[in-house]
Formats: sequence, C-alpha cells, structure tokens
Amino acid sequence: MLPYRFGNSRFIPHNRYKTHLEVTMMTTMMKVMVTMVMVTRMVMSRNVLMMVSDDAGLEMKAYGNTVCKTPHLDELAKRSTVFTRAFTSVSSCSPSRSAILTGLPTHQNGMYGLHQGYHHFNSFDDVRSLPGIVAAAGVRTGLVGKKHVGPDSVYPFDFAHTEETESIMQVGRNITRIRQLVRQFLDTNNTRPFFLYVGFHDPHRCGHTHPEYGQFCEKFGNGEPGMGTIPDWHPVTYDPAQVVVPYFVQDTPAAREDLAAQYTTLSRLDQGVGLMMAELASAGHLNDTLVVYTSDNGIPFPAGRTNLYDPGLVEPLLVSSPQHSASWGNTSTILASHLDLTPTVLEWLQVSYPNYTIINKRQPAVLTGKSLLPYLDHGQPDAGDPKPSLDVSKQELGVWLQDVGIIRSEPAVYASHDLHEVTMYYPMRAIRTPSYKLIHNLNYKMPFPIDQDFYLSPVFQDILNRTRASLPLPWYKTLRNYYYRDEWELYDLHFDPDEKFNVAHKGRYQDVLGELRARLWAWQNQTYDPWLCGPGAVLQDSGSYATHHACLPLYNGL
Ligand SMILES: *[C@@H]1O[C@H](CO)[C@@H](O)[C@H](O)[C@H]1NC(C)=O
Ligand SMILES: *[C@@H]1O[C@H](CO)[C@@H](O)[C@H](O)[C@H]1NC(C)=O
Ligand SMILES: *[C@@H]1O[C@H](CO)[C@@H](O)[C@H](O)[C@H]1NC(C)=O
Ligand SMILES: *[C@@H]1O[C@H](CO)[C@@H](O)[C@H](O)[C@H]1NC(C)=O
Ligand SMILES: *[C@@H]1O[C@H](CO)[C@@H](O)[C@H](O)[C@H]1NC(C)=O
Ligand SMILES: *[C@@H]1O[C@H](CO)[C@@H](O)[C@H](O)[C@H]1NC(C)=O
Ligand SMILES: *[C@@H]1O[C@H](CO)[C@@H](O)[C@H](O)[C@H]1NC(C)=O
Ligand SMILES: [Ca+2]
Repeated sequence: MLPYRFGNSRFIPHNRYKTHLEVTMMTTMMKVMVTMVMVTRMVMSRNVLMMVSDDAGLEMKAYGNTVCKTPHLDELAKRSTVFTRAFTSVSSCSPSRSAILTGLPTHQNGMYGLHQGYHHFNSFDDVRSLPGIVAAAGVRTGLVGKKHVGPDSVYPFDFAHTEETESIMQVGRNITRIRQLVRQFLDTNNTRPFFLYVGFHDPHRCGHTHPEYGQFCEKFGNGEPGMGTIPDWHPVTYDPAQVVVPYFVQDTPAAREDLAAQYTTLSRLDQGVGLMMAELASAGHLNDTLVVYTSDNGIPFPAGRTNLYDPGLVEPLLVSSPQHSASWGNTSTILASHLDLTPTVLEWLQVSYPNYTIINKRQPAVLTGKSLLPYLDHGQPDAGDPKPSLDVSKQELGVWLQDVGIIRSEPAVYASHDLHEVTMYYPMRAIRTPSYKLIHNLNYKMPFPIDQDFYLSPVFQDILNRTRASLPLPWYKTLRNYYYRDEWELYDLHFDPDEKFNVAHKGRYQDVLGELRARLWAWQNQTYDPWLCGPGAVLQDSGSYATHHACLPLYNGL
C-alpha cells in the first residue's frame, strides 16, 4: 500500500482545489501518516500522462498476443488495471481523439470526420475539452505528437509540439525526439499539476503517404541507408509465418506480411511507451501520476478502422493509478468506453465538468461516460481471456431472452460514426452490451466506403485482387457483404463473438432488438444527435418544435 493512499479517493489531498475546511481535515489525517516526506510531495501534485497510439490494437501480452514483443507495454500492464472490454466511441482518428478529449461523442462535439487537409472537420466553437477545463483549474497542459483535432480554441495546450508545428514523423514516430520533448515539458515547471498527452503516430500505416519507409513506416529510423536512425529504437522484425492472423483478416501471404510490418512498428511504439515511463520516473512523478494508455481506433485491417464491428471498436486500455497498487496487473471486464476517459481524468484531478451548453441548446452538455477510478478497486485476477465469455448456456440464454428486463440491466457502451474522409459519408450508431451488439447503418443503401490509406494497403489490395480474379479468399466475409450491410445488424456475442450472423430479423430476438433500439435512441437523444430520426424521418427541433422535438415521416419506405 502506498503511504499516501487514504482508501477513499475523495480524500486525496490537493490544496489547490480544496476548501479551507477540507484542507484542515486532510492535514489532520496526514498527521497520522507515518511517511510524511512522501505525503508532502503528493500534496503538491496529482498529474496525468495520457498516451494515445494511432490505430494500435491488442497486439500485446496483456491481451493474449505472445508473438508481438511489447515488453514495455507489458511492464505498464503490470502496474495497471487492464480493461479487457474497452471500446472507442468511433473508429476514426480525429473523431475518436475529439471524443477522448471532450467526453462527448462525435455527433455532439461536431468533429464528424478527419481534421486534416480537405476533410477539415472541427469541433463546435463552444465545446469544452479536457485541456481547457483543467487549465482553468490551474493544471499545466502539454501535447507531444499527433493532435489531429481543432479548432485550437477548443483544444488549447500550454506546451504543444504537434504535426501543426513540426513533422509528424519527428513528433509522432521518432521516439528519441518525443522523449526529448517530454523531458522538456517535465523539466519546465514541476510544481504545478500537469496533464500531458502524448500522441504516438505509430503504428499507423504510411504506405499511402511515405511508401519509401514501408507499409507501416517500419523502416523509418532503422539505420538502413536512407532511413536515418532513431537512437532509442531497437527494431524487432518478424517472420510473416509467425504472426497471429486475427479472425477478421484473411490468412494469405500478403496479409501476413502486412501484419509483420505492423508488429515491427509496434516495437517502436512499445519502446516509446517505455521511454515515457522512464522520463516520468526520472522526473520523480511515477508515484503521483495517473497513466492511461489506449489507442484511438481499431487496426487498419478489414472490419477494423472505420467500422463499428468489434475489430474497429475494441481498444487496449491500461489505467495505472499509484493510488491503486493493490489492483496492479489485474484485469477488469467492465465495459469501458473512451467516453469514460474525460470523467476519469476530471475525477483524478478533482476538477468538475463545467455547466455550459453547445449550439444554443437549452440543456447543459452532460457527459454520458463514467469515471473508471472506482473500477480500479474491483479488478479480477487475470483470466487470460480478453474475449467476452460469460459462460451462458443456450438454455440459460433462452430464459434470458424472455426476460428483457435483465437485458435492460446490462451495462452498455455506445458508438457513433458519421464520416472518416469527407467523401466517406456512412453514418452508423451502435450499442454494445456484454451479450449483444446492435448497429444501425443509416446509409445502408450505399456501399460501405473505403479510405485512401486502407485502399492501397496490401491486405485490401489482396482482397480486391482475389475477388476480381475469383481466386480463393480465406476471409470471414465476401467483398460484397462487406460493402452492402443491413440497416440493422444485431449480433449475439455469446454464440457469435465474431459478428458473423445478423439475427436482427430472427423472431426470437425481437425483444432484444426492441430493447437495444430504445436504449440507443435514448442515448442519441440525450447527446443531441442530429441523425436521431434517420433514415425514414426528419428531425424538427426548432421553431414550433423547439420544446418538443419530433421525427416527421418522409414516406420514403425506410
Ligand atoms: C513509489 O512508491 C513505492 C511504494 O511506496 C516505493 O517503493 C517507490 O520507491 C516509490 N517510487 C518513487 C519513484 O518514488
Ligand atoms: C511555475 O508555476 C507556478 C505556479 O503557476 C508559477 O507561479 C511559476 O511562474 C512557474 N514557473 C515557471 C518557470 O514557469
Ligand atoms: C530522431 O530524433 C533525433 C533527435 O532529435 C535525431 O538525432 C535523429 O536524427 C532523428 N531520426 C530521424 C530518423 O529523423
Ligand atoms: C487482484 O488480484 C489478486 C489475485 O491475483 C487478488 O488477490 C486481489 O484482490 C485483486 N485486487 C483487486 C483490487 O481486485
Ligand atoms: C447550469 O446553469 C444553468 C443556467 O445558468 C442553471 O439554470 C442550472 O441550474 C445550472 N446547473 C447546475 C447543475 O449548476
Ligand atoms: C494486386 O494486383 C495488382 C495488379 O495486378 C498488383 O500490382 C499487386 O501487386 C497485387 N497486390 C496484392 C497485394 O496482391
Ligand atoms: C429527449 O431529450 C430531451 C432533451 O434532453 C428530453 O427532454 C426528452 O425527455 C428526451 N426524450 C426521451 C424520449 O428520452
Ligand atoms: Ca487513428
């Protein structure tokens, strides 16, 4: 047990935001503490290091992958609660990062798609994000690496070295450069609490923008002629025959080579995470900093990034709290969402969410996520199984289905996707419980769109080539059913964790479908989703409908 752990997180000393009475109470409590030196230090500071990787998945030992070598993430997992059912709220870079930093889903914060270039999506001007909220409470904020959100007024950082100020290759992939910048941030002023966000660009693909460095920029800085060196990186290479091919990727030589390249880039990310932890330790902040590691969206493989299937939504999530060392290395199977990260950081820093409205709505913006700190006390010993497995027999499930009330009591996370690139309009909404996934494809009459980056990837080219040439394609879908989706997709995850059989039209699932649709609709309504009434009706919420919103029918047959 750490000397400064009081057992109740509400009583963690933090003079800056406490009333005089609370401070007096806590001072009294502290007098009974034996190790005064540590306590005094902790009183001064309560910090956050949030590390967000780019398109990384579960390729690490803590999530059952023993082929991809990630010793530093493994180390971090040993001092974290490992959330084995963590989900992004949208599987697209800028929208996801905006949701992480605001606690609001993409349709509520306005970041409907990518921020860069001609996509140019931005959050609404009056949205409040973590860096702005905590800065107002005296916390120093820093961002090193990929930002990919805007406008600056919504996402202000005191210290920022991003793709907007220098090359993303340097601030996002050169781990030596990242380490130098993080050290600079930690050295600048270590008397104020800080919120430091490190946005690794690894292991994002780069075949589309920098093919000279390989499909995943796995050669950048590896010391070979023309590649430069990254002094802190020791590349790890893999035999394509050895990689773990996930169920949603075709098992072909092209896909295996793609995965092997991804693994090599993951070694740079992993070593970067190790460097960040070493910097935190040498700055003396290992014991007063909440460390969060996650990735923004699913891996850039079929059914992954830009999809709301689990390969697109499932994320690694390690939360390391020095206040919760008893649960270090334990797993938590609660459903965690990226929408929980803003409430988690706010609780840790003891800053409350501001009371304000977005786009002239009469109701204040509310966070639909939850703080994860209370769950750090309820970890389970590692069961070694990251997949949902509730051990419900078919018979039990029959009973379960009849009692919709039980389903209602199941926890849920939500997802909302509108675009990725500006041309890729494909709005989807989803609710996921431990037992079910329901996806609403609003634009289901159109083929699912493919982004420029993924299009050129070997794994997708292989699917196109094999489909065109009618060659065997050992994949769990066909190109046609990947493109054309039903309006409602319901998956029974106990029997079908790979989401292969849509049961939305099956009679015995109609109660579940109705229940999940109602909950999804209520969440969309609560988060002011402009897509609330699609595709069969039009939302009216102003003028004479200002006080009672309505979905007015289009008679379009949908
Ligand atoms: C953090 O706290 C633990 C437990 O009290 C202690 O063993 C360790 O030395 C501390 N580390 C630092 C860097 O202060
Ligand atoms: C460090 O932070 C304190 C508190 O906000 C401030 O008064 C001081 O000027 C800062 N020092 C530096 C070197 O930035
Ligand atoms: C990475 O950054 C270090 C420190 O700035 C620099 O010396 C090195 O050349 C960079 N490597 C690449 C590949 O750009
Ligand atoms: C973590 O797991 C261990 C067993 O490995 C268990 O004894 C302990 O109670 C768990 N801690 C928490 C906080 O759940
Ligand atoms: C938020 O602000 C509004 C408008 O000023 C006020 O009516 C409401 O009571 C406030 N809510 C809270 C929880 O403070
Ligand atoms: C796909 O086919 C094109 C055109 O024949 C070829 O250039 C490319 O190498 C193939 N790619 C894969 C991954 O099979
Ligand atoms: C929809 O949201 C509005 C505004 O927050 C709320 O007043 C209303 O009760 C909600 N309707 C439903 C059915 O949840
Ligand atoms: Ca991404």
